[in-house]
Amino acid sequence: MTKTLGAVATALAAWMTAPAALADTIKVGLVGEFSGPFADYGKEMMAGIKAYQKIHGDTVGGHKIEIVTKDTTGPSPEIAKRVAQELIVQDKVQFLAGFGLTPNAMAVAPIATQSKTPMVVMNAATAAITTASPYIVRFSFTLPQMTVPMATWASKNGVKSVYTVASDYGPGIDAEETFIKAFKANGGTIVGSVRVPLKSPEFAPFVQRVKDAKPQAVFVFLPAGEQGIAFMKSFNERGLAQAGIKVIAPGDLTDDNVLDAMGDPILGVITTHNYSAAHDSPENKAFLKAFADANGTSMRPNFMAVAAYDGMAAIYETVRKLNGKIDGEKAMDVLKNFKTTSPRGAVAIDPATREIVETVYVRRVERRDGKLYNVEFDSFPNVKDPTKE
Ligand code: VNL
Repeated sequence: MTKTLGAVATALAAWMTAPAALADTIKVGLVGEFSGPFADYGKEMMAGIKAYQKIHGDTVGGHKIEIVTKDTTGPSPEIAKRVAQELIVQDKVQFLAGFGLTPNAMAVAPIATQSKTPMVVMNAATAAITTASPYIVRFSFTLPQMTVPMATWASKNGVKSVYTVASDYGPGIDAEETFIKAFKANGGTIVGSVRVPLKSPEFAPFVQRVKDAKPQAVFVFLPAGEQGIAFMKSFNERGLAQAGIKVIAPGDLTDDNVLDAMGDPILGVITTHNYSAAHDSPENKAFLKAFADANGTSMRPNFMAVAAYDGMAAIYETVRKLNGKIDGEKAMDVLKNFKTTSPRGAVAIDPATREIVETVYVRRVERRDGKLYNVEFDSFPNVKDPTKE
């Protein structure tokens, strides 16, 4: 009897002290937009993850890293919430990741908190997102973080009057309010502002209003992708460039994924952002190569792909440091202190805010070897999210 109990105790002790030997698969639940008008967001994030795994493999410290994807189909908080719940309860993922659009990230924040699951945001950029759960860490940027440098650059370069156009939801409102405040503080004048709907906006009437107000420049935030193409088409058709109106914007407008399709009207447009496929560094060269090897050459990586690549690097580091035993609190300690030399340059998570600190580049759209690129020509190093300073 005693002997049997002793044997059980010994076996139990051995089991409890042998975590590494029990190494198994770590699952990452990728909540993204994989269909509908924002389908490129999920595609870019997944492609960035594949580029990471192309270089670093799909195991770390003996643990296989498995990506389980779920489609939100667009800005759909209800679907985002349901799929996040499924990932946690049924798939038993240890990390949540992805989140192209703000409404989806916001809807999942309470689930990350309740389940103590680290939530690695790879795009959604409304400043308030990280305040919605202590389990959120963001690898992209915030709109205020990209916008203050734009206002500074414009003011220093002779722009005195601006009309703002912004998508009427979280990131657009952040961009609009931040630009107006910073630009006015520098002595600039706002001659008008308009918000356009997130879903299926019709740009022609808004563009006409901008033209009639005769600003020196129009400041634009639209979610990356197709909307920028449609906006520039109206801008061109209504002759705003001929009327002498310049375009300035956070780099969502000149998203690398669609830039080449925007054609000549986008040439010369100035944006501020954290990543350009034309960024000149050894890390970006290696990234571009891995991206093409993993995904083919028909697609160019954009800022979402890079945030996903860096987010995966942080997940790998967490799995390695915790030997695959992913406890929410301990995982957050690793994620909050993550630093790397990213394809975009040096980045570090600010442990106090769980926001990324990064260089904001000033870029101009130019043609190189027949293709359009955001060519960096100035920069603001170590920029934090200004709403949390
Ligand atoms: C969002 C959407 C943010 C599109 C973006 O920039 C963007 C968002 C990161 O919903 O937060 O291009």
